[in-house]
Amino acid sequence: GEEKWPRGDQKTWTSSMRNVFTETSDVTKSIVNHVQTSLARAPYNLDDFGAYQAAALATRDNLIVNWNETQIHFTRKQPKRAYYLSLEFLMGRTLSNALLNLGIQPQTEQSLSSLGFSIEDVLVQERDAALGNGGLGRLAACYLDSSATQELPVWGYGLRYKYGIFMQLIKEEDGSQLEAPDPWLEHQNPWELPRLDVVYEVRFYGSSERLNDGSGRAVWSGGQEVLAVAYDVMIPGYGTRNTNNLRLWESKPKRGFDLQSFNAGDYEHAVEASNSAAAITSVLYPNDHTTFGKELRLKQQYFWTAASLADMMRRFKNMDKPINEFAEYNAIQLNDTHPTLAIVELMRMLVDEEDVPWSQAWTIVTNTFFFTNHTVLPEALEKWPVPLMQHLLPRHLQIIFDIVRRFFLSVEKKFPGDVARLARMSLIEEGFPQQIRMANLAVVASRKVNGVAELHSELVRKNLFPDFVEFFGKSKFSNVTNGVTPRRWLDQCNPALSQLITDTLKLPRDVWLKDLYKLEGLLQHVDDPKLQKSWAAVKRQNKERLAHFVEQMFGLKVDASAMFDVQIKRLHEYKRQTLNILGVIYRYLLLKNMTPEERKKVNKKVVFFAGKAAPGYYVAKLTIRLIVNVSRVINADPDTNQYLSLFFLPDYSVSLAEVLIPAADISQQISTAGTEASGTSNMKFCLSGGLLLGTVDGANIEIAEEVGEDNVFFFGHLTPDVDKLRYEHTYHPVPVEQKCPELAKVLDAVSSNIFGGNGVYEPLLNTVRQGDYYILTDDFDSYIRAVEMVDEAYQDQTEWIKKSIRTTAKMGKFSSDRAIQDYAQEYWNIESSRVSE
Ligand code: Z15
Repeated sequence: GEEKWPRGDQKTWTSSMRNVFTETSDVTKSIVNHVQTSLARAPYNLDDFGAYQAAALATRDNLIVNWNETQIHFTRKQPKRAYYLSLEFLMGRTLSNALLNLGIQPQTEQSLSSLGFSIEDVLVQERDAALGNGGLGRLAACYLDSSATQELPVWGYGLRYKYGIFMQLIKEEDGSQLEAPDPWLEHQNPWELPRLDVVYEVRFYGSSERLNDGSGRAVWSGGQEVLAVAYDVMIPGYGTRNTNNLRLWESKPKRGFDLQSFNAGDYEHAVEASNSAAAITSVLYPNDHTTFGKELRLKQQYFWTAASLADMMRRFKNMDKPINEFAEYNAIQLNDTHPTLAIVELMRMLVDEEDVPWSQAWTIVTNTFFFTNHTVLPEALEKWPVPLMQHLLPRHLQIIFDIVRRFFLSVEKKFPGDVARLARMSLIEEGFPQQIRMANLAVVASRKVNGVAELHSELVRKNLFPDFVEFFGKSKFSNVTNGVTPRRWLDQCNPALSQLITDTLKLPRDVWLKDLYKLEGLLQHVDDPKLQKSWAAVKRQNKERLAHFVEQMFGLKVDASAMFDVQIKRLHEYKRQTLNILGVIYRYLLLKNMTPEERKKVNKKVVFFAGKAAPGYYVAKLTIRLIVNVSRVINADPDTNQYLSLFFLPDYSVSLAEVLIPAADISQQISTAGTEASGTSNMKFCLSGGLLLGTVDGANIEIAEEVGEDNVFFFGHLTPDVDKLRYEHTYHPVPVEQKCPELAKVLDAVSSNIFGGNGVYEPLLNTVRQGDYYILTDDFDSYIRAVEMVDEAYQDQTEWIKKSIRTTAKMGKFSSDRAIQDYAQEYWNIESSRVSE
């Protein structure tokens, strides 16, 4: 029957209920209230960190109110929902974003000021939530922001790692990278709601018995069971009450102690079992673009997908719809192959637990899942050994083999007798051991497959999955070019530019921030000297902020009138930080050989690097060491250091990016053509009016299409050339002295130990001298010429500023709002619904 709501007197309830506090006086009361109660601290002698905690708690209360309304709204409405499954969410700081999205930034600033605090000092107290490695994880965070802003019923699902990406230290003695743990939860995390009532059991190991009743069902039993506990992170939309959910799972033992072992006196064994359960969500794997086949990583993947699917199934069942309608109410986006086990798990749930016949279950599954590929690098394509899968997930291996068998039959039917094709398309790679190709599984079971930029999506079709395109047809494979949220990556990190844009467009900020194509309106003002002057002043102000930051860190003066040239991203050979540092050395050697008079004509430049290397990636770590040691020599050289200086900023993070990006005159996006799927920092720099120096790769191409080729600096060989060049390197190698003498001189300078090292850099230099897989010897000359063009262009400041304005003006396409709209309409088929005021 109908439940009576509320208990007690409705008026008493409603008259006591609060809404979002938007009045400054209410914000102040709430902050002080949290100081007195939640923090139990005396109001006087409160420090900046205490003020941060109180402001965070006050803001969180507002978020909770909206979050609750949103969850009730969508539970009542029962729309189709989309779920974004990602092992990484690189969120960064939350407070400033929450204040912006709630529209209470000015009130909170005022309130803090009247309590004696400056909001800038308070905001930087927050630690980053760094549950991700790089681009893939940050993309997930941008997509959550855009989903909430567009009032779409989208939830994220991930893991609540106790340790996020490691903290990077640079050793004083030799300049190399050291990793330290990131215990980000040490001080309570106000942005999550522990849901100790939302718990699922997840099984590992054991055995699977098929029921021989012709149903295809099996019973999986025994093994180890662990608990998945939900922690909900609130994701506010900008300019809306809609506040979505990011649900992160934490693992814990089912029982604190295994009583049986305990009674038997085997205390250590009992404690071990409880440790191994907690270990599952203990740490984020810090490898980007490589797979290691570690059992714990597979455990993470299954733990997360099993808990997430159980949760979705429970929500679906609460709606009382027939199971066959599952795909009408649920769309699941797989962020890379990491969550591919979700496909197998849903099959298991449908067949074994819901008693759905195999072919019906397969129809449901193949209508539910969508798969995004983020790389074509072979070392990043996940494969899991069959024996490991057999041991850890015996039932899932059976299901995988059942999928393989049926898929083989259908390929055989379409292409009879084509054994080679079957081998290429198989989900199982033969070998010792056999391996499961997760990408092939994801493709076979998904309704659509997409790459993340036009060129990349083309390579996905032509190089990665050509047989599957032939088999399933072209329309299953498409493109969604990545995007970034303009709230964080323009308004928050570059408030002065945001204000200038608002003034110039004569549009309210919230209009253009939700419809980024409106930036095009800047084009009519490009020639306005007043705008040019203000534009340059904003850039200068951001450069001074960065200069100040670096001066504090290194105790060295930074000239904010010099060109700021920035490359910040994970260290990887394909991203070619090596090309950049070799170019810097080349420039240094040139400067050294000039007379003081000649030097005065040179464009002054400050080069910034930042980024982490995977702890086991030897060559990438050597690159960091080289950059650091080159910087020590260059910055200390009185002949040249007014003209060229170099900084490697340690511990790259979302918050550091927020300082670096607005200050860049130019960014380097110089991956070997065809290797960077999209890139997203390229979009962020351009949004802040930093020009692009790059290769014809990933989203660089689409950026150039938007802003025009004369506003970007392109260089290097094109994607179709790369295979041929590599072939030449292997079969007709030409010594670098002959092929590229300028580069050879640079390599020799490093070898001669002018930057110290005593020969340690040889393995790094040899990646260029021998094999040169990333074609530095082919691109170096063209790169140096492009850098010269950049220098020349910078001499004409007015022209440069115009290029900068034009660049920002054409960034509309690269809003993650556009990307999420694409997914919502073309993939998920979900609709917006606004939570009422
Ligand atoms: C990662 O950050 C990316 C791809 C991967 O396969 C892995 Cl494992 C991590 C990056 C791409 O390298 C980058 O080009 C792209 O912009 C980003 O994903 C988001 O799609």
